Amino acid sequence: MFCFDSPPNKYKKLDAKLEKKMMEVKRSALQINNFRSINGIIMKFPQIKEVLKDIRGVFEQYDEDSNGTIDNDELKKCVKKLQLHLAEKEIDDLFDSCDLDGSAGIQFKEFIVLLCLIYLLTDYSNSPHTLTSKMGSPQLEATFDIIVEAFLFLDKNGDGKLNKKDIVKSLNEDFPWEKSPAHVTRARFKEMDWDGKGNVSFREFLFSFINWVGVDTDENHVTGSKK
Ligand SMILES: [Ca+2]
Ligand SMILES: [Ca+2]
Ligand SMILES: [Ca+2]
Repeated sequence: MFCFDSPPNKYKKLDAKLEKKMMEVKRSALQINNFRSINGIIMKFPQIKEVLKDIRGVFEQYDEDSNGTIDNDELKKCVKKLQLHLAEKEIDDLFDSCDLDGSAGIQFKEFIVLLCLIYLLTDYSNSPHTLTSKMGSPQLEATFDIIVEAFLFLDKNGDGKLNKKDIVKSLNEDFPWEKSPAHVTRARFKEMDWDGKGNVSFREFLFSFINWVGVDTDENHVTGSKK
């Protein structure tokens, strides 16, 4: 029953799609690009945090057995309810790709990653939501757009992924008079580079970004307890 043919880089296809998407956004006139420095991004953290916190309710709604994790079946129901047109295989891929912390299933922070990837990668042209907003929450979409902008700010060479040079360059723009210490840059980058391949995909960036913003972690949250 076990499948041993999965290649070491099972995220390759999804990450390649994301790379393309990032370059597409960068080229498009839609990009506002209001970030001039990393500090500008950090200033947005409180605002982003507020919006992402609200996802908790959605997460709990789909975590039917309230065990703090969305399993594959629960995700399929969630996709159905959101009226997303995804093939079973695509859902499985998303599920695997968003399980970044290695604990089986999708926890809250991974769920945020998942929603953002759905937002970016789904073709909504056949969706009934098109007239209102893609995800039913303009606020959430605006927040995802900000995160994309932050990524594009960091992606200095515009190839849709982050490497060390991109990060060094971005950090040094903030402190041109005092080059940021190499070890700080290295640490920040290593934090993001989950698979250790030297390139950070948008997916990996997103997960780290959520940590930096400081959205409540699953550990602090007592599932189902209302007292
Ligand atoms: Ca569950
Ligand atoms: Ca997980
Ligand atoms: Ca790059």
